[in-house]
This record gives sequence, structure tokens and C-alpha cells, in this order.
Amino acid sequence: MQERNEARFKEKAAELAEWVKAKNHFLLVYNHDADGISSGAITATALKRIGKSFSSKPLKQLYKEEIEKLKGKAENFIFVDFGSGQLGELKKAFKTSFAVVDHHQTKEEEFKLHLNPMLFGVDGGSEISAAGTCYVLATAIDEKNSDLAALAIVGAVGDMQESGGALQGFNRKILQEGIEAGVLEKKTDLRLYGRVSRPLVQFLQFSTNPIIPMLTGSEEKCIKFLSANGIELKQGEKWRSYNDLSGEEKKKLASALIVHMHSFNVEEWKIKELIGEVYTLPKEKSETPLSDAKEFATVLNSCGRHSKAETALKVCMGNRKEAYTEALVLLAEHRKQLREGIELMQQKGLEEKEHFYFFDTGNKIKDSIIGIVAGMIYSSQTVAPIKPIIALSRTDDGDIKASGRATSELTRRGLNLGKIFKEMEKEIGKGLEGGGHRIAAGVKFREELREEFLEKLDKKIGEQLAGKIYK
Ligand SMILES: [Mn+2]
Repeated sequence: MQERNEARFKEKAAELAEWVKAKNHFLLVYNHDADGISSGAITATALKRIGKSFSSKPLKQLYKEEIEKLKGKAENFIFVDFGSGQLGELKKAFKTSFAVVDHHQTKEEEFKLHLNPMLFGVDGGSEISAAGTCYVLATAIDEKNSDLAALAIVGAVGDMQESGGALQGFNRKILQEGIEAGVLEKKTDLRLYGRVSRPLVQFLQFSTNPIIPMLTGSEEKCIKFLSANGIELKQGEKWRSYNDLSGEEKKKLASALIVHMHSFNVEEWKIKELIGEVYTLPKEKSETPLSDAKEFATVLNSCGRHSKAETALKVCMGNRKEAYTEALVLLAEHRKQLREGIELMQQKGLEEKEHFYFFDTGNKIKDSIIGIVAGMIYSSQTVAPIKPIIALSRTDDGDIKASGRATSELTRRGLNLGKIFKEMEKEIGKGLEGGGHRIAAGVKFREELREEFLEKLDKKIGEQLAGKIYK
């Protein structure tokens, strides 16, 4: 990575801001996950506020054939949360009438309108998301756009950028600006997912960050644990969520969990992930999933993965009527599909390769949620998170979509799935396309490459974990 130079990063944002101000009639193309949708909403709001005409289009991935289809659709193009890996293709298609705002790993390539923190030594994997990068651009367009910091933080937590119990690095600056703008709050609390909308039992049972020994994955043991600590599961007919607990009860549960983790000799840095900062959006109604940055991100992912990213974009831009209602239905559907996916994986079990766990779902699990299911399978007690998981599904056109998920522990040991998939794109070729982050990445290829892919992958993961490549 480059030497850190935040001033240059901001100058680059200012250059892009000038380009945006000088041009008109944009097509804004955004990635369909939580970070991509937040990126789209931040950029769309900034364009709208300066009276630009634009349309927007979500995409799952910026594949070559998708780029082809976009030709001639607008005068100018802005790609957010992807594009850094496709600069060559984009240049061929759009010459100089496009900009890329992305945070994925990238090669240094000569192109003026390319805003990527990685080029300035700011780590796009751990300390700023695409939404954060779009926020830097938006505030370069007009500093009044600092109210968009809330969406930047939703994008960051959507991309799992918290580590050691809090957002780090550049994300903290954005957080601070959001707090000053009155659109964000941070407090120290139990950080498990679902404080607002998950019943207490599932709140513990589905905890994957961190994994709680004996509790993660076991409904029965979670019920016992909560009862043993005198916490009522229901209030009348309603299942209580963590948010429903009294201050006393919250403290009791948190310390019981810490004692529990210690009794299993869980490492200190993992216990630290249990309690830490949580980020809330004070302008949203409390009790709704949008009031919590992590749950907001899940709402966006639910829409994106059901090909309804446009609905999510509207929610980000303030719609609390039709689009919001639809988003809540998709959230419920998303949770149902995840449950079914996890059940399927648990029933069939994982195959164990030398350096990774493996599961081919055939076409039983949608390619759009396979990554999340693979991530959640770490919660199953039968799988020790000592190897990454690679899960295969099939896309609508019959290609294989492989999703890889790792743990922060594995990335500390040198694993970088995004880098592996990017390398395979070069080494295997034949239309294989992939990339992503250290901890979560994806790749698409034709069925006949399956064996070659698996073989190469096993070798590469083994090399990285042996420290042969990673410094
Ligand atoms: Mn992203």
C-alpha cells in the first residue's frame, strides 16, 4: 500500500467534486449490497442537492457484459463501490466520461477520476468503506453534506469494518462529523447483532461476532443461560429484545457474558468484541431497525439480495412509506431464506479440504445470499473457525458463484481471500472474475472450471496461511 496521505486523498476528492459540478446527466451505478446502496444514496443526494439530472442503476457485480450494456445510457457515469478492479474495461467503454469511487484493492493505474483510499495509504478494507469514500466526495461537493455521515457509517458496518469493538481509522473521523451534525450517536454497549429486533434467545444464539462458546448455535443453552441470570424472555405475549431490558438487566447480562467467555479461556481481544461501541441514528424512530446502524445495513442487504436495491435506495433517501414497508417485508423474507440456508448446510454438513471448508449448494441456495449463509455457518458448533469457508451456488445463467468467508483471526494470520480470487482471475482466465476483501470475497466462473478452481484455491490458501506470501 501507498504511504498514508490523507491530504492528497481529500485533494483527489475535490478534483472529482469539480468534475461532478461541471458535468450533468449522470448515470450512477452502484453495488447492490449495504455499502454500495449507502454509497449510491450519498452520491445521489449530493447530485440532487446541486440540481443535477441523473438516473441510477444497481448491479450485483460490474462484469464485462454489464459494462457493455451501459454504453450510451448517459452522458456521464459514476461507479460506486466497484470499478477499481475494472478501470481498463471502463476506459474502453466510456473514455474519460466516468468516475469511480471505490475502496476495493486496486492496482495503480493511470486514471484521473478515480477516488480510492487505497491509493493514498488509507485502508479501504478496515478503515473506510465505499460509502465513506462517497461521503468524502459529497462533503467536497458541499460541506453541508456532512449529514450524510450516518449513511457512511451504515456502509462501513455493512462491510464489517468494525474491529476490536469499534470502527477504526478514517471511519472515526466520519463518525465524529456525524455526531457533530446530530445524525449519529455512539455509546458503549453489548455489540451483538439484533439489539433492536431480535428476541433475546436468537440474539445470543446467532452471535457470530464474537462466537460465544456453548451459546452460539444452541437455542436450548441460550434459554438456560438467560434464565439462570434471572432475565425474563417474554413480556406478556411479546418476546423481549435486548433493547427492552432495563439498565440493570443489561448490565447483568453483559457481565454474565464476560464471565462466561473468560471461563472458556476466550482470548481477550475476542471478548473485547463483545462490548464496545454501537452506532445509532437519533433521527430515526427508536424501536425500528433503521435506528441502529447494523440493522439498517441488514435492511439494505435484504433489499439488494432480492434485486430490490432501488427500494433500499429510496429508504436511504428518506422514504418511510411504500418503499420502507416493502423493505420490511424483504427483511422478513431475507431472514427466512437465511434460516433455511443454514439448516440445509447444517443437515448436509461441510466437506473438509486441506485448507478450507467446502459446501456446494447446487442451486438450492440463492447465489445472492450464499455469502451470508457461509458467514453464519461459523455459528454452527460443529465448525471450528480455523479455516475459511468456500460455498458454491449457481447463478441464473448456470455459472458457479463461489463465496468465501473467513474470520478476523484468519486474516490476522495472513489470509486474504480477495487477493486470492483476483490472482485466480489472471492465472485461470477463461472468463473467471473475482475479488473482494480479505475476510469476504466472491468469484464467478463456468461450471467446467470447478475442479481447477478448487485445487488452485486449496494451494493458495495454504500458502497464505503458511506465511509464504503475506508480509
Ligand atoms: Mn463496499
